[in-house]
Amino acid sequence: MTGIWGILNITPDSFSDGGRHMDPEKALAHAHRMRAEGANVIDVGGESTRPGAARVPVAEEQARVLPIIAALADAGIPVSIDTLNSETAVAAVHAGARIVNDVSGGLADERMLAAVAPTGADIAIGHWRGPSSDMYARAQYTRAAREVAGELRERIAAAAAAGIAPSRVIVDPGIGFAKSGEQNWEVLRGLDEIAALGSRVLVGTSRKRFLAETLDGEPDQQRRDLATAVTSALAARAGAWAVRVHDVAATRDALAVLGAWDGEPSGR
Ligand code: PMM
Repeated sequence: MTGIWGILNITPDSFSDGGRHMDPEKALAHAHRMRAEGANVIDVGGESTRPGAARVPVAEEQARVLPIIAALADAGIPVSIDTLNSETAVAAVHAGARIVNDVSGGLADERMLAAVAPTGADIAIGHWRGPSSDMYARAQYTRAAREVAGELRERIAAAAAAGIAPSRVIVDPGIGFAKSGEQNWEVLRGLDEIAALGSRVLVGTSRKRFLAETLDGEPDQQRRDLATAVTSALAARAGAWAVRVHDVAATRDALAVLGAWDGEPSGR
């Protein structure tokens, strides 16, 4: 069954939930709510990756995420750390995170892979072609899914060379990162090419702009969450091992419907 990563952005500026979880008590309450709704992993981030976002000083990033990670880990909740920074990744693992989630796949910080290797943590490697400030200039593909798969294969090899066995790697096509709206759909349509790499596949479509562009008008959050639940179920059908979402309950329900369709025993 496809897993659910619940998103906990502790940032003042993430595009859909910025500012909401800056208060540690509220952040923890939200994480526990997502866990109760069915999240297998809470993905904690302290720096926004939205297009044009400014980088956050490492000390500030760590001050935001480490206490939350420690509290969640103490409560026995599996945590991943969403960071581009190797020092934050290692500190987060020491605080209890089990997975490092690097949307740049080790490209933003050249020390990332070597730093994660000795920790024993798993690593989610995202498809990335450059910082969000200018990533759309790099959105050029002839066969998007194939090229994304090829570039992820190179990152799996780089991880292996740094001492991270492929069994510890999760790959992510990086929806919205250096991809236009239609290119995101091309990648999702070709998700089997990414699954064919043989690694676990994580897919993050939640509330992203390409979904809003697909819907009429200016969809509010509820409509984006419904669209996210549908794409998450379709990603699960196409072989995703986990999906990364803001609205855990909606995606849990969509995955339950998919499971029933496929004849899996229900959770009731
Ligand atoms: N997207 C965002 C942040 N982190 N991590 C992974 N593995 N995959 C993603 O697609 C991804 C990510 C940007 O979205 P947010 O601002 O809603 O967190």
